[in-house]
Amino acid sequence: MEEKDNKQGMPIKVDENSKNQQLEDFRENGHGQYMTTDQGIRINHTDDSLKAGSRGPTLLEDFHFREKMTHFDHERMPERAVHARGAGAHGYFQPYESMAKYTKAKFLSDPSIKTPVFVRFSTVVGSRGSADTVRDVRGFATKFYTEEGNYDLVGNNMPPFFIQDGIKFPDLVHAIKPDPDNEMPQASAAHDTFWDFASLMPETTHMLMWVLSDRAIPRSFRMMQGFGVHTFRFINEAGKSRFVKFHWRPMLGTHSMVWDEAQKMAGKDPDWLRRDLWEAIEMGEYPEFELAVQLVEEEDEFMFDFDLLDATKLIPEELVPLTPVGKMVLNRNPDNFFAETEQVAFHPGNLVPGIDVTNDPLLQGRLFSYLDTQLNRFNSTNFSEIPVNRPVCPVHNHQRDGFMRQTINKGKTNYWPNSLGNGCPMMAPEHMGGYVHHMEKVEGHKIRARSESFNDHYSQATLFWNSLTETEKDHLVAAAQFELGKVASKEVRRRQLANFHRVDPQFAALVAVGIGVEVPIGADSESTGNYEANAASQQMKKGKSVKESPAVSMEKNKIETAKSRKVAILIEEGFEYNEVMQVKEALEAEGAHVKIISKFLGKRMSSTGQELEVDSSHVTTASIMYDAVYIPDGEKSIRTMMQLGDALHFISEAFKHAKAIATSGYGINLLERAFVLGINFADQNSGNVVSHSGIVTAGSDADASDFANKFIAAIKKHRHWDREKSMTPA
Ligand code: HDD
Repeated sequence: MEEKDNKQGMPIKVDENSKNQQLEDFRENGHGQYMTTDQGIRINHTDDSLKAGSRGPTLLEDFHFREKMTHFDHERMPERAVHARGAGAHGYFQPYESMAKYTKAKFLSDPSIKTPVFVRFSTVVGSRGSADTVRDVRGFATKFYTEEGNYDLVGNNMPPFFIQDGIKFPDLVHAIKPDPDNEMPQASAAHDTFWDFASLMPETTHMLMWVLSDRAIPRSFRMMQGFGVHTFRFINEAGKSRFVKFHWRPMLGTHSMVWDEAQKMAGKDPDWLRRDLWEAIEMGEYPEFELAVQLVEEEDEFMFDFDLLDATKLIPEELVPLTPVGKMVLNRNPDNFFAETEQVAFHPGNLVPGIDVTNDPLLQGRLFSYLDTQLNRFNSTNFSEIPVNRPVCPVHNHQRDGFMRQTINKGKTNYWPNSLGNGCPMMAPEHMGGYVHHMEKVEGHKIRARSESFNDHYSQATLFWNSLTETEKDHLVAAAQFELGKVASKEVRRRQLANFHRVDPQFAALVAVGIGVEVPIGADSESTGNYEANAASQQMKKGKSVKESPAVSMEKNKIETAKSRKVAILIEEGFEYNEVMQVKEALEAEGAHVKIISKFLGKRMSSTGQELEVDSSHVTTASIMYDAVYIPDGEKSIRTMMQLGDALHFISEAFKHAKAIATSGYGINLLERAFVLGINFADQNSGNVVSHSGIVTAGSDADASDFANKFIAAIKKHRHWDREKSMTPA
């Protein structure tokens, strides 16, 4: 392709379409074409190998057979060591206004620039074929194809991390991955080795609280936050540095599933999250995320009671509020999963001028690991030439050759300095965009130790616990009981309880009830590791802190919308057509999607003779795939469902998962049959609409729009957790 160049030092123009245009040169489409070998020779028969007689052996000279088979035999590359399962999307990022005051990064300095991006969302622990909805951290990695080169923000959907130093990463991953002897369990932390490690490493405690919370089972990749985790640096044109933490905030709000639902989904639709992302983009409902930053002046480095370099800590938003930066829109699905989503290679060290790293020892470890791991995955240093990884700006250097080299470098000079090549490619001074590392003063002894300022492993875990609603706490306790309930070793269970006790004694006591061991006596004492005391750690002991951070609670920050929510409409022969149409229209006007569910596929006839096409039969779907359920009136239809185990299960399961359910008239009988208990219903023959705990019922004379509006209001709440309390046996 013809490369845009900036030979005269002119900045190249990057716009929203730059990456797509670049990829176009690599796209292939066989439509209307003859099939060929890799060498371009047309093939006239690909169903039989070349043989010595039709019953004889295959001949070595069959170049087509050998090429086809060899290519197939080599189709796989090693999956990622972590984050093996993911889903990607293209889009763009646009700043709201110039951030030039804080950073000289060009893509953040001009609100008219739309920078192309590729995002890959992922689970961490499972292998490539594992389920999407397992309890796990989600990766949220963004590659910005800027005019100054690729910038990668390789984050997660939780703000802290498990460990403080990159050197512990192999241990962490070994412990959480399936056991080495029998390769079980898949994509789950709920086994002895992980909790053995975690309980011996108190620095994991804060992150564990997040992983045990509903954050670890997101409803959608479109409904989760993203965090850069580490403290990075912004550097402006004048060379002034500030500390920065990155946040992504989903425009649809942050929402999760319930554990029972997530587990069932792993069987019913292991592709739930990637399907959701794919379908939303195909429908034109582009996922949107706001980028925001927390900025800390250099002189305030030690103003908190934790160390900014400690990746197991977050900066409470109550201490440093978020500054919105811009919006990312994901508007295009990849053409080819392998070529794009599998081959995309991220690296926290892919930085552009204006953004720099800090001495966070976890980040420092990552700066080594990501490039190294790509060499294992790609078996070549030339992975950056792969279409999805190529920058949209020119690349010129003296790196040469290696497996699968694509670039044809012209000329004789592949070294620096040179005079024969006119000293080209040239060095770029800083004012011409040359990357200059922030000149931080560093001195110290060569020492294998951690700073004492990394010593407090519990305060922020307690902060997280204190900031949750009662429901969120209930879910967290249940998750801890599940995870530790799967641990065979009582000693490990006990040791973890001791860590939880240091977070909050009541929390530990609640978990203990479910796991058959008691909180060990003396759990208050805490050992400190091999820490190095320094002036910074002394200062931090007097630093600012908060006891509660409402910002970390999903429930306290819920965005109430029915947009893109999926509503199941259960019908059989004899349903009320007009009512369905009115409710459907009202739901769609709010941006919700409705699907008609019935025993079998085909058409169902209403009580007034109109037909509706069924979208899914009960055997192919389940209530866990919808955010709400609506059962229209129609005596015949309802009577059929009262005999239909699948329909009854659909409703009672949605009830159990605290979802909005609506019905009218005769349908109220069905709710009772489906064990929707402890709820006030409307009088069947009245004109009333009653909304109680997310169950919306209407008498047969009720106003359909009143009914629809109350149902929509119930859907907007996402879940009705008060129901969980009323369903819990005393
Ligand atoms: Fe990592 C992949 C995020 C710590 C080593 N990591 C990977 C991906 C994400 C993260 C989102 C998937 C990228 C993709 O979609 O291709 N990792 C994080 C975050 C961390 C973190 C937010 C803590 C703040 N990671 C971390 C450490 C190390 C690694 C401490 C090693 C020292 N991570 C890797 C890796 C992976 C990776 C082994 C596997 C595949 C890859 O890099 O490209 O190098």
